[in-house]
Amino acid sequence: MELKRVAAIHDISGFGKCSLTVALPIISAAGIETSVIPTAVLSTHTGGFTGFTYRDLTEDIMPIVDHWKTLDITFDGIYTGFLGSFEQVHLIEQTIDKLKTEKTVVVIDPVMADNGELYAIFSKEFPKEMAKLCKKADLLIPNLTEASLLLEEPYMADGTYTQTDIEGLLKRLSDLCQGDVVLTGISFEPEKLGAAVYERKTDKIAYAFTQRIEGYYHGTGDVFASAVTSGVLNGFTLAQSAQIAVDFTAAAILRTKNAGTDIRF
Ligand code: PXL
Repeated sequence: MELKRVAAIHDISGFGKCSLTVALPIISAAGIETSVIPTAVLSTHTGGFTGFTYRDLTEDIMPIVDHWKTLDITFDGIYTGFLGSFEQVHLIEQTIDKLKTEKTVVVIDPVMADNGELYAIFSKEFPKEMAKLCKKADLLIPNLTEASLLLEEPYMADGTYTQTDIEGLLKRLSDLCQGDVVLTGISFEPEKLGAAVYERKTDKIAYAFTQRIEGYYHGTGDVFASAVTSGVLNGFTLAQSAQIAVDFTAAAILRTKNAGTDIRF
């Protein structure tokens, strides 16, 4: 059986679980060969830590891509997440153009915001650039905050939106990328949390929910998107992949909570 191969393009944060320290083990454990382009090396992720180191690897991105091009390798998936600058966003647009073939599924998680707030390290102009990159996605995986920034619409917090609102958002996001969408952080009743799914070619909407676990756990977006990517490349439908990812992410959060681990870790 042919093995699937993904190029995962994220930073590597040495301590804490997010970006490449999540994508590499999860996608690999799903039986998919995972190649990485590290966009930066940090001592920790930026969520809740101060004094972290940040080694920018922007200059290495294109030489890595160009070397790969000489190897005659192709990718079933390209999966991008946290990108630290406008320049990196532009370089990843070019990377997708260079590495994508007919079979490649481009998965973009426009990591930049949560809970109604743009992450402090990004300028107000960043979402516009990210929206340009998102046009290249076959599968877009934003949270609600990122969705509102990409569409330049007001953020809707939990309890302020209806199913109709969410389905409108899904379709406008799909129009932006001309692809499929999995929108995270969806809740229509307080004790349930999950994702809304839109498959463009069938015009079908689906939902995947689990029991809400209280607390904000860093890196869960990357755990979720890595699991969705794994599901889709292993031949599950988008709705099945979203449910697998919701259940897997909730199980990981529960394990962390039960262990009493610091939520930043
Ligand atoms: O989980 C997204 C992420 C990835 N990489 C870095 C981050 C964050 C979120 O804060 O700080 C460096």
